[in-house]
Amino acid sequence: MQKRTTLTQHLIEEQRANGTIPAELRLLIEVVARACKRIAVSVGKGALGDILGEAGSDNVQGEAQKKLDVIANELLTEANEWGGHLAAMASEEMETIHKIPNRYPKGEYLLLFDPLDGSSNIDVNVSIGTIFSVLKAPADTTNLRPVEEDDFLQPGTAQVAAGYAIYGPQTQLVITVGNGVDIFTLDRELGSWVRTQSDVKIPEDTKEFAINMSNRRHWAAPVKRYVEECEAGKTGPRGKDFNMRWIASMVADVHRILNRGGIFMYPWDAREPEKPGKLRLMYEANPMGFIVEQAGGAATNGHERILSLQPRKLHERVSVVLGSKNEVLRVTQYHQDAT
Ligand code: AHM
Ligand code: MG
Repeated sequence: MQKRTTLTQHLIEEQRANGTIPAELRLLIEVVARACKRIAVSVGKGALGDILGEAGSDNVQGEAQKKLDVIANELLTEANEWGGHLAAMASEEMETIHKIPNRYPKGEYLLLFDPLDGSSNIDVNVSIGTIFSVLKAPADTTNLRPVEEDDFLQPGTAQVAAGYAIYGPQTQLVITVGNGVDIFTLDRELGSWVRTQSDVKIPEDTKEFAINMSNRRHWAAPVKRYVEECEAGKTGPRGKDFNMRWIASMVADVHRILNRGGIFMYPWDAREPEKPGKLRLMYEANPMGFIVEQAGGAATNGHERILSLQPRKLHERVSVVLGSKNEVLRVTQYHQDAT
């Protein structure tokens, strides 16, 4: 029988071979993975589990919350608060940071998550996901002072782990601890994560782009230029035909790109000129940027590397261009040409 490597085995091997993960971080990743399993069970029930539809509340960004946004947020918060590995958490769905209650021991890590990404796809049975990012709490927070929101404002380069779960035809978990990207598939009968792809690499070139085309009239000139050149096909400046894909779940769009290349863009938009973009730096762009770079791709905001951006606030938004390296560099060059 073929040898199966579970998530636990993979993380222990990683700890022994490369020293990239301390035991605490390994356990933290396992708790997140366990919570994702529970979210997957809820997602899988759909209408049978009374999890579809609106929750009747708004989140901190003023967006209407779906029931599953709230359920996933609770599952992740509860699963992670008692484990002893965290100093605090932050979620796209919570106004400010969630400190570990005094009844539990505290650890040295900070966990950030988008509990349910792609909310608009929940009710139509299209792939959705959970995105997470792990930082280290500043050394003086563990005993000397309580964690504050500012402690989370670290650039993406400071991430010690990141990943996402995708709830699709299969439930998969994609993880990096800064030593490549590995993919695990949930064995639903056994309830275990089994490694199904190792050291995933994104092709440097692509013929596939992902962007919400309905916003075209609001984009900046460099984004319009890039997409128009793709659309021009074989006889245009790119000399090849491009294909377009847009799932409207970042996890699903990034997952496709990890597996077969492509470029994903959610750029600045003239409707809200003061906002840098729609997606969130700390919960979406940084973890996805870390994963994509670890798979040999690139991630920028059109001008700078996403992982180098210094966050100024927890729920900061950012323009996102990520995926196959040569395409991302091209879009970034078009932005430079325009300044
Ligand atoms: P969410 O976190 O509220 O679900 O929003 C993020 C999602 C991304 O997954 C996706 O790329 C984008 O919003 C889709 O936006 P649009 O509705 O413009 O297609
Ligand atoms: Mg979300």
